[in-house]
Amino acid sequence: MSDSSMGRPALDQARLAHTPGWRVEVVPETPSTNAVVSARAREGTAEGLVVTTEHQTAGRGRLDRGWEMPPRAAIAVSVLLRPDVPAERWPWLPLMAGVAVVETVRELGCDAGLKWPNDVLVHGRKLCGILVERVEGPAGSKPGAAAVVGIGLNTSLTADELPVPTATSLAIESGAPVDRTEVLVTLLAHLATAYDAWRERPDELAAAYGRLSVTVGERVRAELPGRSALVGQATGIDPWGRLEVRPDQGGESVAVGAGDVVHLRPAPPAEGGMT
Ligand code: BT5
Repeated sequence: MSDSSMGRPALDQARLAHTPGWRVEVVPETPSTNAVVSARAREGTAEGLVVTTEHQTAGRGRLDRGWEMPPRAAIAVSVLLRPDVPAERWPWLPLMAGVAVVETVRELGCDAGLKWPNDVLVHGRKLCGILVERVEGPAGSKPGAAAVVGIGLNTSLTADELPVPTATSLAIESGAPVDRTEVLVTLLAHLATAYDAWRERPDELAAAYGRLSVTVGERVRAELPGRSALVGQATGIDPWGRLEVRPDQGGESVAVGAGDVVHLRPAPPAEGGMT
C-alpha cells in the first residue's frame, strides 16, 4: 500500500455488488476506468456495467487532458449505457451525469453547482469532472453504439494532494472523513434517476440542470474550437445541451456546443448608461 492510501479504507465490494440496477465491478488498479468500460462496450457488454477502481493511474480528461487522483482518495467510475434515444440528444449525457453528481453531493451537505457543460464546482473550485465517450459497435451490429459515462469525484484528497490549485474535495469542504462506498452508492442511485428522466422526461431533467447551473445568468467567455473567443451573457441551455450566449457586442444569441467556458465578472455599465 502506498503512503497516501494508508488509513484509507478500501471500497466495500460486497455492498457495491448489491447496488440496485447496476452491475458493479471493482478493479484494484487501472490506467482508466473509461478505457476498461469502452473495451467491454466494444465486446458487446450489456447496459448497466459499472467499473470503479481503488487507483486510477492515467485518467483521461476532455480534449486530451489528464485526470489525477491518489489511491483510495477519490472515486473514478465509468458506467456503460446503451440509450435508446436519437443520437442528436446524446450531447445531453454529460449534463445528465452532472445533475446526478450535484444531487449526490448536495444530499451529503455540500453546496455544489454545475459549470457548463459538466464541471462540478464548490465555491468556484472543481470537485468532479465528467468525460462521456461514444463507442461504436461493429457496423450493423446489435447492440450498436454505447455511451461510456466517466466520473472522477474528489472524496478525501487533502489540500496537499490536490493536483491543481483550482481543485477541491468533499473532505476539504466538509472537514470530515468521507465514506467512498456510501458516496458511490448514492451517486449510482441518482444516476439511475437522472438517466430515466433524460430518456422519458427530458424537460424535467433540463429544468433540474437549470436550477443547478452556476453558468446560466453569468457573463462568460467561450473559447470556441478553431474560432475567436465569444464574450457575452449566458442565457440558457438549448434542447441539444448547448450553452446559449448573448454576445456583448449585440446580435443573435450563439449556441456554444463545444469548448471551454470561463466565468467573467459582470460587464461594467455602458458609458452614459444607467448605473
Ligand atoms: C474532466 O476533464 O474534467 C473529465 C475528467 C473525467 C475523469 C474520469 S475518472 C473516471 C473516468 N476514467 C477516465 O479515464 N476519465 C474519467 P477536463 O474538463 O478536461 O479537466 C481536466 C483538467 O482538470 C486537467 O487538465 C487539470 O487541470 C484538472 N484536474 C486534473 N485532475 C483533477 C482533479 N482530481 N480534480 C480537479 N481537477 C483536476
